[in-house]
Amino acid sequence: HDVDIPTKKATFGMGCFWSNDSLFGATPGVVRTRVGYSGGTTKNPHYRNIGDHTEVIELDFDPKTVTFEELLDMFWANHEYGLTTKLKRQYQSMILYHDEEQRAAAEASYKDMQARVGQLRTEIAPAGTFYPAEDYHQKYRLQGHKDLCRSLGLNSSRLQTSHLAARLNGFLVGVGGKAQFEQEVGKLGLSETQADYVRKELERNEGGGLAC
Ligand code: MHO
Repeated sequence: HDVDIPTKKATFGMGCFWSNDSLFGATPGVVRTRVGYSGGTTKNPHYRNIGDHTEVIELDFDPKTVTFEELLDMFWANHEYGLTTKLKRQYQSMILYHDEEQRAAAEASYKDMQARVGQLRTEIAPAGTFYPAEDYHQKYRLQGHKDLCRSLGLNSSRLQTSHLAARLNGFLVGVGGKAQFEQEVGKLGLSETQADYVRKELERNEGGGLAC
């Protein structure tokens, strides 16, 4: 089950990318997600050799359902290691914009945020090359549920492209909550057993499943 509608891209650095992947994965309007390295200049970064790059999340979103401004609100509200502390470049707070509109919105929201919390460390820059992270980092929380992945055919080739994988990677750790899950479950194409499994995990983790 995949979703084929026109989307736009957004790219954010918010700390450890595992939790950002889950957070955005179950956000209404976010169609697909992938994690990777960007924002630097060194060629072909890897997790163990990241160079001057940063852990980022790349989203394909449907602008009719969620606006870039709403995604920015989530960006500011959900930094794994905070907005004002100096961090190593791997966890740099970063907005990588894809067009002029995104640049203007990012800069406006930066000013608002700065007026509220003081000196920010966030970097705003044009999106350059995005290097997808190793398969084992994609949908990291979902991949902890091997049998579920296997039974749904969510193998590594689908982890960066599947809408279902993005959704489950969020729901399994409680993102979206029970109400949103029940609203969407009919469209996800899960069996009753699979749906019950996700429901139980969601209930177990609601409110606390996001930490890296
Ligand atoms: N605390 C985690 C962060 C991983 S994240 C993908 C670890 O050290 O494994 O940077």
